[in-house]
Amino acid sequence: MRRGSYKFVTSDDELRVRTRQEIKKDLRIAIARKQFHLEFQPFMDLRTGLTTGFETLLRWNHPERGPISPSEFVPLAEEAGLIHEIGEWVIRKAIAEAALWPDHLRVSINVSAAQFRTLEISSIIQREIEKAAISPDRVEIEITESMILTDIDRVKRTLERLRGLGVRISLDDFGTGYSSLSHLVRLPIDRIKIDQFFTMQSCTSDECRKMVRAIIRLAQELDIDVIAEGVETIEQLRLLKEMGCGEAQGFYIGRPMAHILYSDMTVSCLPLGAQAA
Ligand code: G
Ligand code: MN
Repeated sequence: MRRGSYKFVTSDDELRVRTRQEIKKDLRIAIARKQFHLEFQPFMDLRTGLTTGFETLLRWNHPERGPISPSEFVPLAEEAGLIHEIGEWVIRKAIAEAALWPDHLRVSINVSAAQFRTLEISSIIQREIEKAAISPDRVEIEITESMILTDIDRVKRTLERLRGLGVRISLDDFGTGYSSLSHLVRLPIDRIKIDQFFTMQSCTSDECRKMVRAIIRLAQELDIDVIAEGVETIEQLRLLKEMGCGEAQGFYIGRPMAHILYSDMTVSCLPLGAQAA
């Protein structure tokens, strides 16, 4: 390596370390100043075309840096020991929001690995479900396979407790992380989410299309639900429907929204007259 490039890498690293430290500091302020907000992205039933629920997405609009993605700041919040506080806020807000929706709509909540290392998360979820007086089966927790790796027995205990409450468990980003098919056998999983990577290329790559088909088939065989994320075109939507995929999510179906218009949603979700029944 040239000396010049070595120096460049070092200063780049230093900058990165400094930025990370600053962001960690800013995260504390963000909590106090309420700089976080939630957005909700719809799930669609591919057989009926109706909305079945929404995924909760955490957003941080940094006053100087602008929007920072959770994939960037959540690991920093974990390191700074702030993820429990932030995560609890997300759970509380998301469940309270869902309580305002029509009863047939679910809410799904992403949780991070650190949150899952304690059993406390199930008590928090239970408390918020009781407070909001909503049916537990309207609440879904999204976990990723990388979370399972650290301590599968502990994760299993927590998942079993959540399942015991009636909460649904969804395996996010399926097929791209540390996929081990044994997770589907050993853990109480209600549905898998086909990673956007496969969906986005399902119409252009034979391999991706076959992979999507195989994952749908796998879910059918195991009798669990399946949803494809990252649907951006009508062709992808049609293909998924043809393949028998149960639900889909993505920009073509709906962008994450900060505010949901309940009246519109009720109209679009229920056939006219269905409410009276
Ligand atoms: O890891 P997870 O699958 O929870 O991440 C969801 C992220 O993907 C969100 O930030 C959301 O805004 C984004 N997203 C959702 N649907 C689409 C899509 O159709 N295309 C792209 N590019 N991103 C999407
Ligand atoms: Mn997710």
